[in-house]
Amino acid sequence: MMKLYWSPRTRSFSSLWLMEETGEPYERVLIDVFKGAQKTPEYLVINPMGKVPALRDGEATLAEAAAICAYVAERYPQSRLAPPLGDPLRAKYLYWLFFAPSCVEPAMVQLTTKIEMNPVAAGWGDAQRVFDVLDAALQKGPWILGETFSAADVAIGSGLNFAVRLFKMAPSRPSFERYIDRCAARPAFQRASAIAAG
Ligand SMILES: N[C@@H](CCC(=O)N[C@@H](CS)C(=O)NCC(=O)O)C(=O)O
Repeated sequence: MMKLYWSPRTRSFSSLWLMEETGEPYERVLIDVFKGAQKTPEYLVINPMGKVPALRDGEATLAEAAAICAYVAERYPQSRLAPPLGDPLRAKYLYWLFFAPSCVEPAMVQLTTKIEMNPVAAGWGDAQRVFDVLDAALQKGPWILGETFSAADVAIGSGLNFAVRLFKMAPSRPSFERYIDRCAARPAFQRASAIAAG
C-alpha cells in the first residue's frame, strides 16, 4: 500500500486529494511541519528537501507534488487520471502538470514577495502573464483539458486554491473562482478537506 507523508494546511493537500481521487487504499503518515518533523533524519531519507508531500510505494520513494501526480496517475491507470500514451490530450496534460510547479508556483511566490525579476531571465516569465494564460485556459472548462478531469487539475486546482483562496497570494479572477468551486465540489476534494481538517 502506498504511504503518503503529509501535513495539514500545506501543499501536501494536492497529494491527499489525488489519493482520494484514485479510490485506492493508502496510508497517511503525518509529518507535522509546524513541529519540524520534516527535518528528522528518518524523513530526510524519504525527501532530502525536508518538505511535504512525499510518497513511498514499496521500495520507491518520491517527492514534489506534481511528480506525485504523474506517478500515481500512471500506477493506477484504472483511475483515469491521465490521458494514456498516444492520446493527443496527453500533450496538454503534461503541459499543465509542469505548468503548475514551473510557472504558477514561482509566480505566486513572486507576487507575495514583490521581488522584481527580469521576465526574460525568469523561467516563468512574468507573474501577470502566468495568471493571464491560466485565465484564458480556464474560460471554457469545466477542466483544464476541457471535458476530461485529470491529475493536471489536481496540480493546477490545488495550486490555485492555495494561492488564490486559502493564502491570498495571487489576485483572484472569475474563472479561477468558478474552477476552484468545481474542484471543491468533487467528492474526493471534500474527503481530503475533511481529513486535513482533522
Ligand atoms: N516543491 C515542493 C514544495 C513543497 C513545500 O513547499 N512544502 C512546504 C509546505 S507548503 C513544506 O514542507 N515546508 C516545510 C519546510 O520547508 O520546512 C512540492 O511541490 O511538493
